[in-house]
Amino acid sequence: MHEVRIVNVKLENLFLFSYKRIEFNSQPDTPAQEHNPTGANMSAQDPVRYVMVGGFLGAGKTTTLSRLAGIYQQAGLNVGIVTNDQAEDLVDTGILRNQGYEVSEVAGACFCCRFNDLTECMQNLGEAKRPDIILAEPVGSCTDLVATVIQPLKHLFNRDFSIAPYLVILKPSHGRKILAQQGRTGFSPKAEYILKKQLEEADGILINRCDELTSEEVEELKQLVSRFCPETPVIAVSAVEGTGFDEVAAFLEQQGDFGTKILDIDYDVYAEGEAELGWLNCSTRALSDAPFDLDQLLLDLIDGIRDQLHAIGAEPAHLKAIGLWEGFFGVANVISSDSPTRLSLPCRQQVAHTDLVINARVACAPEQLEQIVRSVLQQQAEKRGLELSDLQLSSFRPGRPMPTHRYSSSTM
Ligand SMILES: Nc1nc2c(ncn2[C@@H]2O[C@H](COP(=O)(O)OP(=O)(O)O)[C@@H](O)[C@H]2O)c(=O)[nH]1
Ligand SMILES: [Mg+2]
Repeated sequence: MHEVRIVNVKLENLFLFSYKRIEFNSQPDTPAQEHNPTGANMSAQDPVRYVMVGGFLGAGKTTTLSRLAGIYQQAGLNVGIVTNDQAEDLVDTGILRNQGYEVSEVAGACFCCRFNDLTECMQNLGEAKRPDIILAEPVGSCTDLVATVIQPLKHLFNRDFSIAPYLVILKPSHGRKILAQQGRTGFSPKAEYILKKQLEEADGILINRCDELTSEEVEELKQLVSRFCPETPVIAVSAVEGTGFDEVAAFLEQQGDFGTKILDIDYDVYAEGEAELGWLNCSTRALSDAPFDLDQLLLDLIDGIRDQLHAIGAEPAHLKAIGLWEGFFGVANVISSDSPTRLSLPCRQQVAHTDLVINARVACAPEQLEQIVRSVLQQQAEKRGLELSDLQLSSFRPGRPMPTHRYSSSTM
């Protein structure tokens, strides 16, 4: 199960309040200076700290947010989390909720296109207890978040949120190949463009999965990142083991004007790059007469999908499956064609039924992806004599990003 590492973080800038719901001081869609012309602090309540962690699909955003949530909780803070995806039934939401965190989900489009849903979700997080800090995970194929999310939050809700430095995670497997322009990455140049733009707008970059890298590999990645974004601080971490997170927490604690790197971005390239990915979310209930090993089912499902994708030469950006049973849950993932299938959170239970959620983001047509997932589900069900019911499946290519707001220059 998930382990929380205790780090002694100084968080005097975060506030400990307990209100029923986040009541915004600012009015949505009204420029803050209009109702606070003197600039004097008229705040009825102290601002909630907004921490957003971006990065490509499978980079380790959910694992990082879970670790940060543990750190902040240990420091006595009330944490709310917002997840985001182009579709419903998120494995990430399942993972974080099952770890006991208060999670709200913006589903159906990215934060930038659903800015009002994001603020609504954040407001709703305060229903049980006002959060001191909100951790937000944007869609992994999304970029331009400074101009479309952070700047509007600063401008329209300037007295409600205090903006932490914007962190972006580099995924070593795809990141190295893309930044070093090393052979076949499995993605087209337009999809690679998104990963690069994500790094460009970061206030700080985390090189994740250091537990799997040699010190030479970490150094090589640091140099690649520094060549690409020379001014941006880089921290090497392992979100799974917690290495480097005292530095991350200290980095996020900084006060100042962050989230100001507004991208020069071509939305045609961005939209076409995003649309090259096939997206699939699926949920179903599996029932059996005889108990079966839930972890093995999750591994077999992800392995089966991965093998069939390999056979058609389609690069997975992230495949993940969660299985839930009576308060227990297990998660299996794969994040690239050259990394193994991992049981990231073992359940260690023999079960007679489970609720399954599968999320797949792959560089292939959604129709192909759907066919593969359906056939693997069928195979694994037959192998174990499982009866599948309540199957919900959606597959698509993400539509063109149409941000609710886009600021072309920094507001403060
Ligand atoms: N070895 C290792 N695996 C990691 C690390 N961080 C994340 N992962 C794994 O990588 C996969 C994707 O992580 P996740 O947090 O879901 O990525 P996201 O798509 O960016 O939210 C999961 O299997 C995680 O367990 C890390 O630091 N080390
Ligand atoms: Mg995630």
